Amino acid sequence: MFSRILIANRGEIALRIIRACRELGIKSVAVYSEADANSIHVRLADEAVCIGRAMPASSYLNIPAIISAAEITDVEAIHPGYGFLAENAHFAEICESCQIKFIGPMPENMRLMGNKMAAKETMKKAGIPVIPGSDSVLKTKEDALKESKKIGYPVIIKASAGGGGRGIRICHNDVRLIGAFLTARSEAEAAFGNPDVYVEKYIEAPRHIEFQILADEKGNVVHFGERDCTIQRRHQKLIEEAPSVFLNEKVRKKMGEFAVRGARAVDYRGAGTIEFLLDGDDFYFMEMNTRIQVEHPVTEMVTGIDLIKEQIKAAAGQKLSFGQEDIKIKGCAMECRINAEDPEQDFCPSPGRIEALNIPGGPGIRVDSHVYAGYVIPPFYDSMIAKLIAYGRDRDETIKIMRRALDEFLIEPIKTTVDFHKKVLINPDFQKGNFSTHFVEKFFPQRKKEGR
Ligand code: MV4
Repeated sequence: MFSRILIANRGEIALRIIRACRELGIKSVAVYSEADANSIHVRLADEAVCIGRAMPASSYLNIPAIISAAEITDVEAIHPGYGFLAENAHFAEICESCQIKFIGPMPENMRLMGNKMAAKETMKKAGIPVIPGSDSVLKTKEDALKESKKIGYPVIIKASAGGGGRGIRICHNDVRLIGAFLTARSEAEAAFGNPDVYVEKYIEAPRHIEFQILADEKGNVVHFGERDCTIQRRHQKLIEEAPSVFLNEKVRKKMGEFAVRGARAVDYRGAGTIEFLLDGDDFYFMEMNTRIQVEHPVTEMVTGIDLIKEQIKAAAGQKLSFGQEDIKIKGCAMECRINAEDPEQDFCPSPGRIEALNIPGGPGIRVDSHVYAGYVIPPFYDSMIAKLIAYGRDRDETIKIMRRALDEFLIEPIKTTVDFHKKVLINPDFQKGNFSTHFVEKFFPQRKKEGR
């Protein structure tokens, strides 16, 4: 087992990894930017190294600075968390070349899953259902027209190097398609340095269901059930829950088997998530995320398994200490992402100093957060400041617990998404489980900014 791990991240996930290290008896090394000098992960880690200025490119994305910090503190492994360098194959290779274990998948896993067309082809070959669409990238507008006629409108154009909603276009006819194809290619080239796009049948009101998987280095792969991440705004997840109200046992079992099969098909290592689009009882592979995700606590609450500790143990070469038959889903967990954003102003960021703070607690509540009274939320990073997780015996009870916790959650004077979540949780369609990926835009239409 490692004796010392560097955490190449900040905020709540850095704190989360420090906690796992502490319980495993592993020393933790925090890295921080000048803007994070007063962050709690800096204080709670066993050691801390300033790696640069506030902007991510100068700090949390600064590979030479992070590797230097790893060398001077003599760590055996680096945990990247999520975001920043978590899915950067080049960084993973540099770690390995420096004899530092990257706590995550192999670079080839990341590269393959980062190429959405190649990922889809690999999953299709493994017998996993994929969304009907073109078998390869579209080189010309004639290709795009031909493939779209074959599929049938509406269709969706996606960037092969994209993902997470970046570089997608929905088209309902040939005229729209040609313009969208050309725009999508140029946007993909500009955003990802790769113009390749492909086309699929557009599923009009899907649910986003993802399966957590974990693979050790000895060929063992398990899944931990699903998370339903359908409540999203502009492809940013807002509420995640497990289990999903949309799955029956038969579909759940099939999806879990396909998730494990997908991980095996790419010889996966470590923690990962297989995303599916659910359309009634039909489901299709959408993407694979090659990192631990923000919403991992939802799975931890319904399985009782510490995924970060298991991830670290697997990276240290340990065999999984449990099999699929040992993983049982009990109760219902729900996570609300608390962002320093103003829902009344189109969710624009609301950084600044927290003067008054009350963190919820009591039965069935977990809060993963790095903020404290007096903390200044920097404007340089993601706006998520806390994850509020509620756990109950069933969904109705969990919603009641979550609503009680949101009423306790005071963060003043900055604007947050607390009140937005309160509105979602009292929405009858949400309570009945009657929602798709269009829920937020349908019930909370984008507000025009004042004076527009
Ligand atoms: C789709 C789709 C419908 N049909 N693909 C959005 C980001 C990336 N994960 C792929 N996404 C979608 N792909 C087909 N063929 C709808 C979405 C989608 C979506 C998916 C999951 C969760 C939220 C979403 C919000 C908008 C669109």
